Amino acid sequence: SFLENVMRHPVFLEGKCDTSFIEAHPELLQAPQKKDRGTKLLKYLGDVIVNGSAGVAKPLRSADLREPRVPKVDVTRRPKGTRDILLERGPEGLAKWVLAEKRLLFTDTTMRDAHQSLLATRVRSHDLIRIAEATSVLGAGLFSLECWGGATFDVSMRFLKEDPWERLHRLRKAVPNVLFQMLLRGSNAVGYTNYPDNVVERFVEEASKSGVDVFRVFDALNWTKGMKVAMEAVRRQKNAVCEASVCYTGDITDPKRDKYPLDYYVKLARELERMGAHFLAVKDMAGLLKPFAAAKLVKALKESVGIPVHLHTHDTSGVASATLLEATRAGVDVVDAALSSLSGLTAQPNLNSLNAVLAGSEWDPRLDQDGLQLLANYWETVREYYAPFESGLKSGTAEVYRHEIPGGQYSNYRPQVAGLGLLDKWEECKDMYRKVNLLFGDVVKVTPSSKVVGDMAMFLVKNGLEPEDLFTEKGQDLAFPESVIGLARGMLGQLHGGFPEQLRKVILKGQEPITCRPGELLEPADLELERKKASERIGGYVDDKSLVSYLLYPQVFAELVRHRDEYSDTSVIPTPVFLYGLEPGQETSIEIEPGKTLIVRLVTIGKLEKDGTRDLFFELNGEARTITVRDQT
Ligand code: 3PY
Ligand code: ZN
Repeated sequence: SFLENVMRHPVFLEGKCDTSFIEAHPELLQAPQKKDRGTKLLKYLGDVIVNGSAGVAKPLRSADLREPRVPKVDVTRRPKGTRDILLERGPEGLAKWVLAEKRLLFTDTTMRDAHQSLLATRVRSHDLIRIAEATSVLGAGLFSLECWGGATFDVSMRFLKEDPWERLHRLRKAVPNVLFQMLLRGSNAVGYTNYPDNVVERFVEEASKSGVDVFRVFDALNWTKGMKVAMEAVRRQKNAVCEASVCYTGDITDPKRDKYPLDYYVKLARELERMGAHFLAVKDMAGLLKPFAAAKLVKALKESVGIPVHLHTHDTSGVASATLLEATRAGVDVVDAALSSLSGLTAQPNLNSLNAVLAGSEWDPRLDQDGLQLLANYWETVREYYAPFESGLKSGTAEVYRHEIPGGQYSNYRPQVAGLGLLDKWEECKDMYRKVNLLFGDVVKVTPSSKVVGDMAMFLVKNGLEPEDLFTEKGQDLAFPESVIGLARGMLGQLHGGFPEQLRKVILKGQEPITCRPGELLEPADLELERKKASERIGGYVDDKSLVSYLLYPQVFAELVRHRDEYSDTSVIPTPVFLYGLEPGQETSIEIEPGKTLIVRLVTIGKLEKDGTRDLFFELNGEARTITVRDQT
């Protein structure tokens, strides 16, 4: 078409003409697709019906899953929230307001860490967006909603085939009053590797423009030098809150584990405050912070810094609510919790119960107890859709104090172990995780350093090796995982206490490690050149947000575009049908845009033909349609 020709023109691709009109009207770019969206969606459904969806080993029947109940709310009476305070008073004003609040403030992690930790990050935008408006009213008293970043960026594109920017944009439209929070992995942005500084900066800029208010920044080794670029980028955005994290590991109440004593965290916190943090986060990604340790730590931090202290933990042990309560008594300002139906185990403690328990106390959070219940009811139904992604953990376990696997990694580590055919050695894999941590000298384990420990543990179990074997001739010719070599080379930054020298020699085999910031070795990305490359690759215009997706995940982004070309935007399909297809005779409605709905009925599935295909007979808005699908089962 004419538009496609314009979009392929070199002047256009190089951004040498004013494209703001097109950027402001994304529907122009979708126009050629729209006509056959129905057919493309049927093609997707046909494929799921015949071949199942990738990574779903034991599929459910969508016909057996219930519709969730979305609470009705009156948005004209939406209460003002913390975002209104930020917009009126700026980040420093917000911090002052928090310090002056006597009540305990909560971040609700349901939309990010809770499902990252319980359901392998698989919750789709469809399910998040549907409950967003109700959350803005019933959860109006929350400090923030953690709803973006961490693993969600990657997983939404890679597995859910949806655009993370669109998720953020649509959530923001539905929730104007409560702060949005994201998790940012410092120089690793929302990836697993160091990116050039200007890529991290562009990412932060776009995220802030798209609606993120609070940026929780951390470094996987607590190496503050690795956080500087991201923290400064956040501080440069208008009304963006820079929340810098100290990641908690070890046990400050155990004198035998003296590598990370109380003093280590106090020094780090002071440094982050000096570097410009508006808030301090204590990020206890594995749930190792025991209740009495929390009391001690929070007290010391409150005495040492003047910014609000925000505590994040995981309930893997089953004792994390006690940790939050002790922290509350010690004066913590904000804590993280999740709606009851997505709380506990490797996720955050139970928000509904904590609100009930603290009601009437001097820290009364004054959240809407009945409203939180309605939200939790919604999530209870939606959680059922994702049953195949549950981690299998049924109860809290004290074992976490031994293996120290982060909550967000636990639900991933198991399928990875299974993928290598090692599930019968699951116990060994957990214990090897512990041994590898010690082999590396007892390190901070959080994405991506936690992934390195996991990779090495699986590598050793797979090869039938113990850590001490590495120092015999068995260690000489091993090809170590890429991530392990990276850590030993200093490509994730510098370890507290350094990387063990003897092990470094075994892994690097003569290669020299670096001591500078990895970002200093990376050339800044040539953004316009990259935009041109991306445009050529996908055969269309790449806007600023898509450019960032491409810079972070070139392959995954290109694959997402390919998926959309073939099937159109499948994020509009309700989750049960998206994951499990339809049964003959079953009907579903798909709202492809506001006010425009397709009614799809699967009539019957044809027999397997000689050429390996099947015909699927549908009705689309009452009209007969046949789709031919290759049977790959
Ligand atoms: C992430 O980086 O995704 C995490 O959740 C780390 O705890
Ligand atoms: Zn977490």
